[in-house]
Amino acid sequence: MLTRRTLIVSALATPAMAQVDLGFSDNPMRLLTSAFPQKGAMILQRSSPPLLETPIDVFDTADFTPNDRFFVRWHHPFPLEIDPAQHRLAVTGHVRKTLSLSLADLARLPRVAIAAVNQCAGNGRGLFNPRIPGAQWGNGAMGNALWEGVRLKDVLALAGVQAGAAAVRFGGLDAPLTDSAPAFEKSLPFDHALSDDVMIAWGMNGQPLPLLNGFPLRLVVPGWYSTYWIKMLDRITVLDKPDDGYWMTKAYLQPDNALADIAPGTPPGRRVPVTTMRPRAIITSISGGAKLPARSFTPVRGVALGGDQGVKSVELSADGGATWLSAQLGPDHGRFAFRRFLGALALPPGRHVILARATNAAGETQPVRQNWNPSGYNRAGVEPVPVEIS
Ligand SMILES: Nc1nc2c(c(=O)[nH]1)N[C@H]1C(S)=C(S)[C@@H](COP(=O)(O)O)O[C@H]1N2
Ligand SMILES: [Mo]
Repeated sequence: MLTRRTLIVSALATPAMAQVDLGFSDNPMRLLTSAFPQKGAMILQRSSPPLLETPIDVFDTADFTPNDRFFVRWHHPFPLEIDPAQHRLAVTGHVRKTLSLSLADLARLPRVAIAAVNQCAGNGRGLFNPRIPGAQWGNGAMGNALWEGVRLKDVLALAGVQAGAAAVRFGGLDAPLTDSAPAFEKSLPFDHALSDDVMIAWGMNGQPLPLLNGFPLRLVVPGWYSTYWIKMLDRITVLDKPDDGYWMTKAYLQPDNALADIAPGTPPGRRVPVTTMRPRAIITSISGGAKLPARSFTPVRGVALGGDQGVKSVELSADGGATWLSAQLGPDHGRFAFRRFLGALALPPGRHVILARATNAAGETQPVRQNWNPSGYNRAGVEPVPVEIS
């Protein structure tokens, strides 16, 4: 006889699903899923609203992260169908003329394309020690794409910003489950909103944005963490004072120092919004704990980002950072893009820990010691990769 219990047991026993080991100090296994629209195999962190992480080996094979493997992060439910012909972008607030722009209106402005890394402020949060609550990302909450669209400043010029503008706030079609929760809205200081780099994008790697990455329009803020890169963008509000909303004043705050670094257990002190990214290098060809055959040189490949500056160099070490060897850099797609690297280390049989560190054009180098803060933002230290050569 089939009891309820046997049903549950058999459901658990079948079928085996692929899992990924993200290397957290506990509960490191995650399922791989291909169940989401326009997405291939992704690491499932949460199904609704979705958090989907890119497996690190995806970064090992291309400078640009394919759209169907690009990570996904939503705070709130969002529409699953959007008619681009009906979509409007409202520009309101401290402007001379309120606008309601169609995609065709936007397409009449000068077009720009920028290669830029989109990285969640909490990328790598699951790897912190002591552990930190929140989305348990490995290092795959990032990706590099060619973003195509128009400059935000050209759209603001159409509306005519009035004197005394302080900030520009952005919102999208997603909405919280309850009316009392604040919509996910983020702002840029007015001077940064006018920067040449900040874009309203409809294209990603030559294709329309995937729905889960913000179809039909998203903000792109090169060099800044992706919390500002509002998806399904439908409103822009020019403010005459700083944004006092929840998502700017209560969330996405970091200790007020460049590395967002405090000793665990100590008070965070003054906190400021997360903004620019830090240089990072991530090894993509070798996963932690790998057993590799002995050879005269072990190749080490990876991707680096410079933060809001270009990548100047990537160096490798197998002696805890006492000595460093330069890696070769791959093609330069501009200062906001991934820069792939390839180096080689002479590793005799035995256990080793491989380190890769990036330095950006401003001369900022990744620290070997990992930074820490209670929100798990701005992870910036070197990621050690233990290997065994035999
Ligand atoms: N409308 C909207 N835009 C959003 C978010 C959101 O919840 N809603 N999350 C932000 C955060 S925190 C991240 S990390 C990025 C993720 O971008 P992606 O899903 O295209 O990778 O979207 C940003 N833009
Ligand atoms: Mo994020």
